[in-house]
Amino acid sequence: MTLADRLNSGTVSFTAWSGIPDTLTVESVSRLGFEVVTLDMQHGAHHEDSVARCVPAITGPGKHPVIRIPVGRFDMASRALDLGAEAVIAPMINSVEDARRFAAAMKYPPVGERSWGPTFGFPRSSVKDHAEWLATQNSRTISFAMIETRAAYGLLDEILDVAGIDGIFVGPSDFSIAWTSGAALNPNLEDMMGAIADIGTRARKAGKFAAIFATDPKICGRYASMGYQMIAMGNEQTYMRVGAENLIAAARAA
Ligand code: 3PY
Ligand code: MG
Repeated sequence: MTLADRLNSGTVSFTAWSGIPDTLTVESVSRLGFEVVTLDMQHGAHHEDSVARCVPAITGPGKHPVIRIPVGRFDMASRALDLGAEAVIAPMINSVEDARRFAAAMKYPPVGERSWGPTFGFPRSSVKDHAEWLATQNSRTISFAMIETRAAYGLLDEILDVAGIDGIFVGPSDFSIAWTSGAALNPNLEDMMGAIADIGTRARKAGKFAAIFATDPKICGRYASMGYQMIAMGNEQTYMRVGAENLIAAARAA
């Protein structure tokens, strides 16, 4: 099942978030209950070498690998796909030009300008030959444009309209900073929930995927009802902290 098939299945998928550039750590995270694992090159410590090594640590346990690239590094979007990522999340897509450049790097012609070189993703895949890879990559891979500023929200329909942009990914932390003109960091700010619902609804109406980061698991049902199909939660530190807290609490209560 491709990630696109999974997101279309009607059941919300959860993605783990990895910021520690270590193969065994990523493999361990891949064995947790998430359907997807995202390697974060924007705020996490992942880099070109670590993502090359960590994608197989995700596909090994049968999970879908996703990479968030640094701001504006659209060259890295193509490289992420060549390495076998099924989706790429591009932060701070704040103009139609940003969206076009991202889509161009993500899709082979005639949609975009992705350059040929499926060095590692292809031999590890179930795709039988290069012709099939060329014919199916554009539909098997997902480009998520991050909507996390007022400028991006204002251009939402135009960004959704760009050929080769398959979906949006809302960053509620940055969105809250933009929403309050820098006065607050509050990814669960009630005042912006209408806008977050509007983004999810409009993306789905346009036939595109909708994804978001949740900082509180209690908000996930609400995001699902807004149309969001993939929700990111926590990172390695969260998984260690929550696990350790539960373990210690259970031990102290015994
Ligand atoms: C944000 O909330 O701004 C994000 O980028 C989530 O990763
Ligand atoms: Mg952000």
